[in-house]
Amino acid sequence: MALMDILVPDIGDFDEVGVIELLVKAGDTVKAEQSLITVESDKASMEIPSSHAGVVKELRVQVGDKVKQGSVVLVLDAAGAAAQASEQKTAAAPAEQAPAAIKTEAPAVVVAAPAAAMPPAPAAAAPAVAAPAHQPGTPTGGLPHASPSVRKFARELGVPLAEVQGTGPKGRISHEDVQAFTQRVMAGSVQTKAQAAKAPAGGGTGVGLDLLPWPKVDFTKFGPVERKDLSRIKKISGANLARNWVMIPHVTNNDEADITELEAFRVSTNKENEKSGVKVTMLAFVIKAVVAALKKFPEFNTSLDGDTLVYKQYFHIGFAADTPNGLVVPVLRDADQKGILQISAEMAELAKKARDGKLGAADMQGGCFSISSLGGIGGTHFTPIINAPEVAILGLSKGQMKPVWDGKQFVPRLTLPLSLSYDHRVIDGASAARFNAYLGQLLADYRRILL
Ligand code: CAO
Repeated sequence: MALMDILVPDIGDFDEVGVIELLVKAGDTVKAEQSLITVESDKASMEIPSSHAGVVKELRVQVGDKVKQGSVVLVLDAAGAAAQASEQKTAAAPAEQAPAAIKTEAPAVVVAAPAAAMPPAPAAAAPAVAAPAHQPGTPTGGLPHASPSVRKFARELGVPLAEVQGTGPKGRISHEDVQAFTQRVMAGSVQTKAQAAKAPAGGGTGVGLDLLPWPKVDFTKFGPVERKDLSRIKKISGANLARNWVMIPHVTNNDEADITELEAFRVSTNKENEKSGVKVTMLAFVIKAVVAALKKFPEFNTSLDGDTLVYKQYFHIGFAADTPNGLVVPVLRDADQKGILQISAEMAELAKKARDGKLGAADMQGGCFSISSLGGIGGTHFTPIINAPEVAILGLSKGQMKPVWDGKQFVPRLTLPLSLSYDHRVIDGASAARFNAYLGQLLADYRRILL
């Protein structure tokens, strides 16, 4: 019999963390690397694994205790399980213990969502694929609050955690909550969103999309074809686009801004700043004007969290950038605190990073409002798809010279098409028309931003 203390290993930046779950009890046989307890800080929950195989003799912690690196989790009889046992050869020195598997509550990467044909930003890191920032069923507010083992349990049962009501502290979802949800689904007293979406429109609840299956066609019957897999970015963005399109009631308000004077100012600014290497495009002016419009119409800078609207007091603006592998949406942070030249320089830097596939997770997180500019390419108007959990997105098309009636005659004016898609659950049509008209006024006379 070789009794040993199993200790909390290095848990990174966390000083003290609370025990929220005991995953074993006295008498249990555990394998090396098996999770023993779940601990939680403000930002993350993590499971503490066993460094050795053996039989649990005594648990030294309880739910609610605070632990830190070196705290004794339990006493293990390592010899007691020798037969099943460990392929581990190491001793139980804390320094040699396996590190805790840290699983942050928020996914590593926020897939900055998609717009009409404007997909979300994927990241180089693999978790981006598996973990979109906002799962269907959690239109806002991030991932549900649950420990890794509860998540695993829910995954095994196919339970959508986002739809489970947590009864623990701060709404944390427990094993019992998942079980209770499963029982209610089995009893038919509750329906998951996926079930609701599949339910025939004509029957029972009357909800559900009742969609036909996707057409399966042998195209080779009609002519030669070539098959190519979608890029990783397109696979991610496709799922996000589809969700946003079906879950958000979109309306697009189209307007036009007279940018004749602003364009002249832009051209002269670029001449003056030729040597600086920073080129100012119309998009930088639009970003700044959008910030002013967001300040005037704060409901455009919100996200829905159930029946609550979360008003953001920061101004991070996402912009769609075209890359060889598809569209990504880097986020320009604190646009309210930056001038046009700085915005232009940062935008160019982010766009370059996007094209080189070097955008990190942080470059794509936290957007309040997105802009999708096709102005350099062409088009008159289009319908951008809202980048959930944002509630509006602005599409810019190509500025064109147009004859405009000034009350006496037609005069040539450079006009910029503005297509504002908004979530009609949050924003009324009249507000959207006002927002777009105000934006047009700012662009027509940029001095108004100072007012
Ligand atoms: N009208 C007319 N011309 C415009 C314009 C507009 N609205 N917006 C930009 N232009 C011009 C620019 O002035 C520039 O002209 P010059 O080369 O003569 O100086 C040219 O178009 C190219 O601009 P740009 O693309 O380099 O710069 P930008 O700031 O306008 O855009 C970026 C930056 C990163 C948004 C852009 O490069 C890009 O990737 N756009 C594509 C976005 C996209 O595909 N969106 C689709 C989303 S919907 O699914």
